[in-house]
Amino acid sequence: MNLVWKRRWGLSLLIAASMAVQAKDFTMAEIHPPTHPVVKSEELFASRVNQLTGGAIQIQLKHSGQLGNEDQAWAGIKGNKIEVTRLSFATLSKDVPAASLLGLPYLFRSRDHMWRVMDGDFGKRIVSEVEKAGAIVLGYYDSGTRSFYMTKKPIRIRSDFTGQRIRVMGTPVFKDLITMLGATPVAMPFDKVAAAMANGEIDGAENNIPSYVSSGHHKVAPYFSFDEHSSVPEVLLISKKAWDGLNDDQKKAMRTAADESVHLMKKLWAEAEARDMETAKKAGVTFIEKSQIGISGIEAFAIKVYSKHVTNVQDLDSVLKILNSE
Ligand code: BDP
Repeated sequence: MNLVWKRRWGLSLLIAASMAVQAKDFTMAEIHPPTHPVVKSEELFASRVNQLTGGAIQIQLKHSGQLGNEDQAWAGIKGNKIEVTRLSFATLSKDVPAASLLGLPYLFRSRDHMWRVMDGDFGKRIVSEVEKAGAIVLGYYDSGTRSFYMTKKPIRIRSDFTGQRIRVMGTPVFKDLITMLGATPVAMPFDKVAAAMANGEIDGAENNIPSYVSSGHHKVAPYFSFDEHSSVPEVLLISKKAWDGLNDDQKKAMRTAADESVHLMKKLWAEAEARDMETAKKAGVTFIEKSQIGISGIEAFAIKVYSKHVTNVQDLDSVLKILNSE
């Protein structure tokens, strides 16, 4: 080998070595299975990050709860065991005060209202509180509205809650909501809910349509009442430590990939809601439309949680602004 070739060869070895040093392997946790629309959106996110960074960042998506439930994923982010995840804001409520406000019943009048709020000042408050808790918000995913579903009899009026044991996410707002409605809240991770309904430990739960169907809950709880009591968006995050280790181009690539993924999710969500309702109907689910539910009676009890959970001036200000915003 002559000198010029030796130099070129040496140089390419150096480049390869420095790329190998720089390549980052990130792990991403997700509880939902591939039949849930969020997993397809996350797959797009991972592949676009890979493409846009020229392979310098590889994201291994661990779906179907391979890495445990959402509390474990959030602990993994804070403890720098994993780099990326998607969570319900309910999971963040212990560490992110603004997140628990998102669980307040009947806070948003419509999905468009919710998106305007998340894209406005309240969204900025969330971003900064999440950062203080150890993560960077990359985007919000659509997750529709949550409604009650029961194993033995439907919810139509407020008194239908009496004596029922209803699963909730482990946050105080959701627990208190169930208590105010006259039922008993039972907090448990999402992956335990189907079995608990099947063995009678609980009488029902609440969720959006794609989660109701992809988890198989529709097979054991065939009475779905569209009361739409809450609308909790979900969040795609990266740990602060992983974020701080990225250069500016990589950060830009992450944001672009997240925007594309959020955009795709909005489309997939609408399709999944329609498709999963059909699947549920074919499986024998009875849907109780909003017009067939005594919503004002239910709402009157549900909103009592506001006085318990909106207790400081900042939260009161945020909630009033949300309720009064267009
Ligand atoms: C699903 C959310 C997921 C929550 C789950 C639950 O996508 O993040 O953990 O509800 O109820 O709709 O626990």
